[in-house]
Amino acid sequence: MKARLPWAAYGVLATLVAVGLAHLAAALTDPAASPVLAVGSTVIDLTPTPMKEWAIRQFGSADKTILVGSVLAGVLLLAAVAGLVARRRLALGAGILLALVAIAAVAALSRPSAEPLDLLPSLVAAVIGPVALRLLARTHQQAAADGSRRTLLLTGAALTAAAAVGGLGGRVVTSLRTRPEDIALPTPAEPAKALPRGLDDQVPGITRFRTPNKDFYRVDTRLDTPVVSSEDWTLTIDGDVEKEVTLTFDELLDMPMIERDITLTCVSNSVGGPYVGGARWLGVRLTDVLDLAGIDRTKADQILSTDFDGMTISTPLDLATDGRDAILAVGMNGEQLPREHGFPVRMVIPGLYGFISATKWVTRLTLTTYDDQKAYWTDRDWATDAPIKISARIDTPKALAQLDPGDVVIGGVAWAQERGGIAKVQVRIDGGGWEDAQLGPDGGDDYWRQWFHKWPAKSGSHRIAVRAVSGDGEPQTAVRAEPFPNGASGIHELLVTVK
Ligand SMILES: Nc1nc2c(c(=O)[nH]1)N[C@H]1C(S)=C(S)[C@@H](COP(=O)(O)O)O[C@H]1N2
Ligand SMILES: [Mo]
Repeated sequence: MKARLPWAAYGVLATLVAVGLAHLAAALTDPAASPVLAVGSTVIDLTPTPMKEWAIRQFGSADKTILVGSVLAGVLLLAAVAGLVARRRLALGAGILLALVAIAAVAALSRPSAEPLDLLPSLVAAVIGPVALRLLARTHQQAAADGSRRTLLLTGAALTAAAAVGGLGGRVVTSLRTRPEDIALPTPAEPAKALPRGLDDQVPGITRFRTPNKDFYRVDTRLDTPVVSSEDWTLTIDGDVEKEVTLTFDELLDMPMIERDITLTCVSNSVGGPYVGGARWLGVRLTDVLDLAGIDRTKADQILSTDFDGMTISTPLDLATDGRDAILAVGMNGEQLPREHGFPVRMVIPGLYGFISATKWVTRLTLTTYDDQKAYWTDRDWATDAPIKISARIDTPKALAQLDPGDVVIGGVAWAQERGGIAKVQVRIDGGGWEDAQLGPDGGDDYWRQWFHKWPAKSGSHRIAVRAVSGDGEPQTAVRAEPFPNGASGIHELLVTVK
């Protein structure tokens, strides 16, 4: 046993050096081609929807970290096996490492935007891994022969250092490359009204009326932050159009800009969940851009939008063009779009869940039919028609909180985009009657609304529930539904203890 353990470590170390240096090579060429990221993204794409939903429920926004961790753990386990095998059969051990590299290479090359250069990190790993393993095996045998471990330890230390330099160097290079470029944001022809002051200062623990960009939730199928330059960016409108049109970023900025406060919501948000945010978006009306190409409504029923990497989102054409404020956005809360949120251009369409409307890094709008072309999530059996459901969330107190008796302020947010906004929010204690909560200021029908309710809390354990009614007079449904396939529903209810 004792004699074997070092060999497992050699396999792991050889692999860490290979992965570290491959990561650095990827950072210098295309960060998305890094072996761990490429394999991770492929795992995401291949994971069946129910399992993905389970992972999002279990791990929340940590799901990506856990995914990358699991991929790494799996790789290192196989690496240890490769090391153990190398003890007797070096070539076979190296062969296992090469098989791992081959998986990474296939993953990197199977991305829609893959280029031949994306093979470079795998080539680096294919050379470094076996060479490092051979070096460790040789030094081990030498150490066994002459009884001195000095060279072996030095070799191990040098390889560990190389792995660290590769991994950290890759990080530094990637973060330098993903630094935002500065663009001058145009002024809107149609500015939004000043957003009223919300209840942020009045109700401790309530969600802020405007979500700061750095706190805005993120949902991506990819693991890295894309680097798309505004100079290389173009938007093509094609498919069932009178004439195909391609716009540059400057041409887009020259079009009339509108500014709107819109609350974005993810279909994967469970009742009471965090995947919702309110921001001020600046951009061009989607219909203005579509009109440049002239759409053939006798044929097309969907807008298939494609991001710079080939990821697709489909939007019902009739809903996107029914007069709502669908925007090709370049600005978010007075700043250019952050890279994480789609720099340089993304779609924002009020009232539709993000997965059928909010394409980030968008580069193509194809007018087509649901019969002819299927988008990423359509392929995975999610709904194609998914208006955002009316929802209310309790932000404070937190579930299972221990409270002092006396006046407790219950507060949260509610949203009913493209349904006339929020007309009423009601709170229920311990299954009793519904009482009207007080609404915060109105930020427009497509924006969420803060609310609060004073509750004279008495000792014991209590259940707090909330529901909303839309401006169109539609009450939020109490019927429970999971996020798949068209959004969660049900009442948000939580338990607290009053001392
Ligand atoms: N290119 C691209 N656009 C995308 C996604 C994506 O994975 N890739 N995710 C979508 C989903 S599911 C949602 S909810 C919103 C989230 O936008 P945000 O990350 O800016 O909050 O973006 C949408 N646009
Ligand atoms: Mo989403």
